[in-house]
Parts: sequence; structure tokens; C-alpha cells
Amino acid sequence: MNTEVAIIGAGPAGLLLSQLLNRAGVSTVVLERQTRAHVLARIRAGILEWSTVELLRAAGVDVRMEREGIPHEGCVLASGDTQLRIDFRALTGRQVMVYGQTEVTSDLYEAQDAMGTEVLHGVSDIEITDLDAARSVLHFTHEGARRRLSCLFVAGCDGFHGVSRRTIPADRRREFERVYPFGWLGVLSETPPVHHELIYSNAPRGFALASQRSETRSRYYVQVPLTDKAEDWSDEAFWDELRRRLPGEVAARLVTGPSIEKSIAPLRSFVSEPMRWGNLFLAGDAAHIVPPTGAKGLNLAASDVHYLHRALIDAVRGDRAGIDSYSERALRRVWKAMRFSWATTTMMHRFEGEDSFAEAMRRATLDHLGASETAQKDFAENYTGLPF
Ligand code: RFL
Ligand code: PHB
Repeated sequence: MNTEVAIIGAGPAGLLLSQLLNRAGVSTVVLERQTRAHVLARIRAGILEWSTVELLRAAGVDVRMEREGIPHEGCVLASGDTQLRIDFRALTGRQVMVYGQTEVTSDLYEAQDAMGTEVLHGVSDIEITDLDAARSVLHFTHEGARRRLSCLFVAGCDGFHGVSRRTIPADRRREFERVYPFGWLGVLSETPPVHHELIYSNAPRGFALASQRSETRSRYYVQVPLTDKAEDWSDEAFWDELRRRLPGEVAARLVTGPSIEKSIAPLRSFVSEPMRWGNLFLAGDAAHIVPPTGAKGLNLAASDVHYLHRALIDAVRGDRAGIDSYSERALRRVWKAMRFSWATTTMMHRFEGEDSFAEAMRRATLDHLGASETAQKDFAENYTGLPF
């Protein structure tokens, strides 16, 4: 098999890159470890920055998003019973879009089908060779046979646990990591959202988030110890805990119902530099992870793909300037989102065993945010997304 760009991973990064490249006449083959049904069943991100919305429009996958996505002009930061609304529109003129990652992925799959691009599922044991040669090679197993794909460039879009990043020699990689001592227990339910905007709540019992997917579907999270197991949380226990962590007036309005999905995600900040090695380019979670508090993970995958698709289109046509500066450009934006995600996580969560000073700092940070329009503007600017 031959292609111009081989893409490893059919998550949002891989599918969006494939979509944008094919629309520009650059051929791709996508290799995915899981089945398509598995990829589409993963419940993850829910918030798109406007630059991500615009990139999806440019990729021609906007029809359903325009119809079903819900623009949000603000969000609420709660501390105990105090609620602070951050007015994105008034502070920055910008907004975000509520549209699930599952929907984005499903729209991208349909668009790829319509273009007839090749997405192979159930691929295993990928080995990447010849990254310094004019053509690189991917060796992999598919439907019981060992196969070979020759390409000009490889895009590593295979998430945090993928093979791409580990193909870069360990002594040529620099890793930065912060593991947080808690996770998020998330529940999806067929119930109307408790509020028309998202509520991030810092409560004495720990953090909670009230999010949504539509007017009839809610997504809620509570901070839990890493030792907790999702199966040990009954729906009832989850709703009780959520109620205790939302402002009283909000908790009183909460509509509960059976969970459709329930899972625990650990929180981590991680960056691996550089994002390029020879003909291999990393994008999305393969190169970096943020804790979900800032709603940045999917959006960073999108900004990487924004830089990378342009660079690869130019490179296939003979201009390599874009691929030479890709890692540096992508990382500059990644680090700013890292900072915001870390700061928001620190501001909104209780850390087990923390000292009284840490708690006082959190209170002072929220107090300052409530009193200063400048601080609110800074939050809104970061939340709605820094420019690509
Ligand atoms: P993905 O989505 O992990 O996709 C990688 C794909 O690669 C495949 N793969 C392989 N394929 C072939 N060979 C291998 N060896 C392979 N290894 C892996 C995998 O099967 C998979 O299909 O990475 P990508 O494309 O970079 O996308 C990143 C996003 O998925 C992620 O950043 C977000 O979901 C993070 N995130 C959020 N981001 C936001 O922007 N806004 C949010 O509101 C938000 N909320 C969240 C989140 C992530 C969460 N979890 C579960 C981690 C909420 C949660 C709870
Ligand atoms: C979600 O709806 O899943 C979601 C929203 C905002 C976040 C994280 C997750 O910050």
C-alpha cells in the first residue's frame, strides 16, 4: 500500500487531519486499533472553542453541528452558594459551542465515507521505520496478515497510550508531567440540564461540574479519590453527592434519572517535546494531556491539526518550511492551554491533605476573580480559546 500521509489513530485528531488533507487533494490512510463502534461509543469532551467550530466548518463537517450544537455565551463558577457568571460574550466578544466529541467523530466518519478515504480498523502491532528516508514505512497486522504501508509522512494521532510518541528515542524526548491525586466520575443521563450554562463548582466536599449535551441530555462530574471504582457508585449515591456539591438553589432544581454511562477519568497534565521526529508528526493526546477542567483536550487536538494540515499540504507540494516549524508553533499554544488547565484545576479542586494555606489561596483566587473584570476577561479569553 502507498499513500502520501499515513495517519495512526481515528480519534478526532486523526479523522479531522485526514478530512482536511483529502479535501486539499492529499491522500491518506488511517490505521485504527479499535472498531468503529468502539471509537463512536467513547463519551468524552463536550465543549468546542469557536476556532474549533470554524475548523470543522472548513473541513465541511458542520451541517449537523450548526443544527444541534448549542452556543454558550458564558459559564458559572460557583464556590459554596456563591455563583459567579463569566460573560464570555461581554468580556471577549466570543462564545463556545456545546457539541459532543462523539458527534464530532461521527460526523467526521460520515464525511470520510463520502470521500471514500481508507480507514482500517482492528489494526495492531504497528511498527514505524525509515523516518529519515524519503519514504517511511508502517508495518502492521490487519485481518490476520502482516501488511506494509509506504508514505511520505506519518501523523501520530494515536492518543496518550499510542505507539507514535514512543517511536521517538527516549533520549531525544523531554517529558513534563503532573499527576493529580484525584479523578472525575462522570455520568451521562437522559435528563434536562440543571442550568442552561455549565456550572463549575468548588465545594467543601470537592469539585463538581454540571454540563450537558442537549436540552434533554446532561453530563455531570464529581471529583473522586483515585481509589474509587465507577461500578461502586450507584446512580443514587452519585446524585446525592452531586447535590451536596452544587449551590443549594441549583441542587434543588436537579432532575435525576438512570445513568446511560458512568466512568472515572484520572487527571493529568503531560507534554512530550518535540512533536516532530524526522517524517513523524505528533498531534493531540499523543503529545499532550490536560486535565478536563479547562475543556481544552479536544480543542488542542484541533489546533495541532490546524497547524499540521497546512504544513503537510505545503510539504507534499515541496515547501518544507511549515513542517520545520510545526513542533515549535504547536507547542507554544499547547503550553498556554496547559497553564490554564492546571490553574483552573488548582482553583476548583480540593487536594487531599492540603494545608490551610492552599485552601486560603483557592478562596482568594476565586474572590479576586469575582471582584476583577480584568481577571474575568483573562479567564474568558483562555476558556473560549486563544487564537490559532
Ligand atoms: P484520542 O481521542 O485518544 O484518539 C486516539 C485514537 O488512536 C487509537 N489508537 C491506536 N490506533 C492504532 N494503533 C495504536 N497503537 C493505537 N493506540 C491508540 C485509539 O483507539 C483512538 O481511537 O486522541 P485525540 O484524537 O488526540 O483526541 C483527544 C481527545 O479525545 C481528548 O483530548 C479529549 O477527549 C479530552 N477531553 C476534553 N477535551 C475538550 O476539549 N473539552 C472537554 O470538555 C473535554 N472533556 C476530555 C473531557 C477527556 C475526558 N476523558 C475521558 C479523558 C472529559 C473527559 C472525561
Ligand atoms: C463535558 O461536557 O464533558 C465537559 C465540559 C466541560 C469540561 C469538561 C467536560 O471542562
